Amino acid sequence: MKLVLSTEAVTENLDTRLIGQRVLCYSSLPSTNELAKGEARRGTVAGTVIIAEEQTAGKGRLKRAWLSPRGSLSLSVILYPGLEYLPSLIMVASLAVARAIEAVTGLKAQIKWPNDVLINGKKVCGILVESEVRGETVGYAVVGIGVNVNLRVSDFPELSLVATSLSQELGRAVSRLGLVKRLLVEMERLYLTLLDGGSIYEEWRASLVTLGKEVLVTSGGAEYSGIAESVARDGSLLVRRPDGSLSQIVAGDVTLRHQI
Ligand code: BT5
Repeated sequence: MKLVLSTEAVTENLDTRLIGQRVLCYSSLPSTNELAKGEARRGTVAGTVIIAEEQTAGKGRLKRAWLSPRGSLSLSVILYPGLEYLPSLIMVASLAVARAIEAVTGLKAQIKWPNDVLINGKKVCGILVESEVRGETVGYAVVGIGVNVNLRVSDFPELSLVATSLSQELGRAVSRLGLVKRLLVEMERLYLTLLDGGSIYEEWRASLVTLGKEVLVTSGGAEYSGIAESVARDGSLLVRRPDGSLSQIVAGDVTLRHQI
């Protein structure tokens, strides 16, 4: 199953009206998010999707690197949401990935707050939302998603303890085309639910593996621990500290470590 993804294949019979109406596929890019931001600044159509077979400088949060060799799925979706929807994009993306993985592979996927999708406690997907906001106006939002689909994690020693891939969990290769199409359909369903005034919070909350767990939060160089008690509707995490106080932590600039 070494087929490369093409615009024609991804858009053929794609059951969406917004996300994936324009799809650009590349053999190799430094980062799909970087290209997407350039496209977004030029005002490309909402729902445009950038896909790369491999990234040579894939980005995680806080300037961390994201490994995306051939066999993985790296894509970015360009959106122009209202400011009120911006915090929900991480929910849209993580839920869409979890649902798509479950639908295509039958594996159970869980979300680790704020931006990881796990299978059997190991990271199979990372999400990076980047946006440009001026005052009350969102210039653009780029939702970057990286999924380990067909790769042997043991080939990457720095990842082998923390990461997994769909092929590794299943013991066989997975159709990246099937996965990406389902992912775009799920993203659209969730995004349009938001725009129509509906809520995806309950569905997202129910998929979180983090709640009730002891967590160690790193935020701006400071570290503190507590129990992840709840999540607020804006996506922030509520941590009960040992002294009984409750801290509200906004996603984005924090790292979360916990045992699962
Ligand atoms: C993330 O950051 O998890 C966000 C990753 C987003 C990647 C997508 S791919 C398409 C788009 N274009 C980009 O350039 N980026 C986005 P963070 O939570 O900071 O996690 C980064 C950490 O995950 C690294 O420090 C490694 O420990 C680990 N990591 C790196 N590559 C990995 C992989 N392939 N699988 C699992 N873990 C990985």
